[in-house]
Amino acid sequence: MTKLNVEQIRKDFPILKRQVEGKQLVYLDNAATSQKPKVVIDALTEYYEGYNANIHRGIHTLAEEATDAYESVRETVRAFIDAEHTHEIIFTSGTTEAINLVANSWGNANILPGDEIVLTAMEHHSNLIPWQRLATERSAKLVFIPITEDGQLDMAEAKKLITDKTKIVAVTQMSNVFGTINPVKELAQLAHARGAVILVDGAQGVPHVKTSVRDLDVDFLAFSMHKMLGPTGVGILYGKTELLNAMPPFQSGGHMITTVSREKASWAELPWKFEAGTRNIADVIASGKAIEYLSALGMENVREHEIEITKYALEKLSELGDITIFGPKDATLRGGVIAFNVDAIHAHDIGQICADAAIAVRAGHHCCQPLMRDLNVMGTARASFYIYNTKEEVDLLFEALKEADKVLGHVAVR
Ligand code: C6P
Repeated sequence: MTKLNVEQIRKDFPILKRQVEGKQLVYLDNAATSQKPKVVIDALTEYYEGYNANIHRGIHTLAEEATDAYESVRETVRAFIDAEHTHEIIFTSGTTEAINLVANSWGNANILPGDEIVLTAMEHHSNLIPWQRLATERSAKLVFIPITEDGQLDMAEAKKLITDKTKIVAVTQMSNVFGTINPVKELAQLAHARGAVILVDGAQGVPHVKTSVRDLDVDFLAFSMHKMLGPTGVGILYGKTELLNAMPPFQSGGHMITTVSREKASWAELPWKFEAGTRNIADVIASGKAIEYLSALGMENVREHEIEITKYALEKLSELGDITIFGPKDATLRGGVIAFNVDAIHAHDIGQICADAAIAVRAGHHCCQPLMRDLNVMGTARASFYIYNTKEEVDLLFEALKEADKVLGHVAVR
């Protein structure tokens, strides 16, 4: 038994009461986006009904209340990831925008022809394509840390591939396919020893694993609030002060300036230099409630629950003889993400059979096409867990897969 009171937690999520065609919803698509507790949903209504105003611009009461609420979330985020300063927390629209910000702003200022950008073979397109574009524009080279048979980074290769030519190492904290939790601290040491910086894609990691940017000593961390109980449209970029200070703005316009003449402008201080235009005020405020909710549960307890449910799911699903499960066998090495294929059944057919049983799983390439090619599959089905999932729900998934295997298993062609 973990320390999370899952029964109680489930009551906080209105959507979990939903029926889908007369069946109780089983939501196992948390790596795509998590569900939202009522406190988060209420925070949106409270803002729009009570103090909707633009921030940093007005001196009227509503504007002050909105500004205070928005800015206080910066401190909530700072504490959650153990950053040193609130000005190191930049609000973006998501992980994708946060990585694009670094690739554009830091990348264009620092990457020269012949430089190397080290990625891994398990990166999501969001942590691949911005670097591909930068490498093409700057005549730089992309280098990929390979993975082992069970979906872990080949650290012996990493040591060889991170060299004096490396300018940045950009790596996912947790794979959205294998669930693998990568040795970010060790990679940060390897990068720093060569004078490179490290960016961590925390889209899957931060929602599930207690993350201290100071302990890991990472230079940039990007993550999305919608995968951790918050609304869509809010991401966080953490960056070390000296790096952010030296970077040019990413987008230009209102709010990111101090003085403007017809010909030129000077930039606002951190963090506002990187927050041009009207931001996603309501969703940032509601994101603060999501972090408070997770902090009250305790991230160690969140992790413990996920290890327990993932271990159970790995064992249970393995009872299906025809199943291929990707990633590490040991649940303590991975988060609650299980990508799998059953016999020769197309992943979309698995997804459809699960959907017919009111079980939400994802099927496809999971925005990791190069990795799918390495695995020699078109795609996979994927179940992913969070704080409100139960072993009974894993049992329901097992029953649906058994049915899929019985009905389609021996006739389907990959
Ligand atoms: N992965 C999934 O189902 P955004 O869309 O910006 O919030 O997050 C992008 C992203 C970046 N890195 C990793 C490791 C991710 O998993 C994701 C989002 C979702 O796996 C949607 S494709």
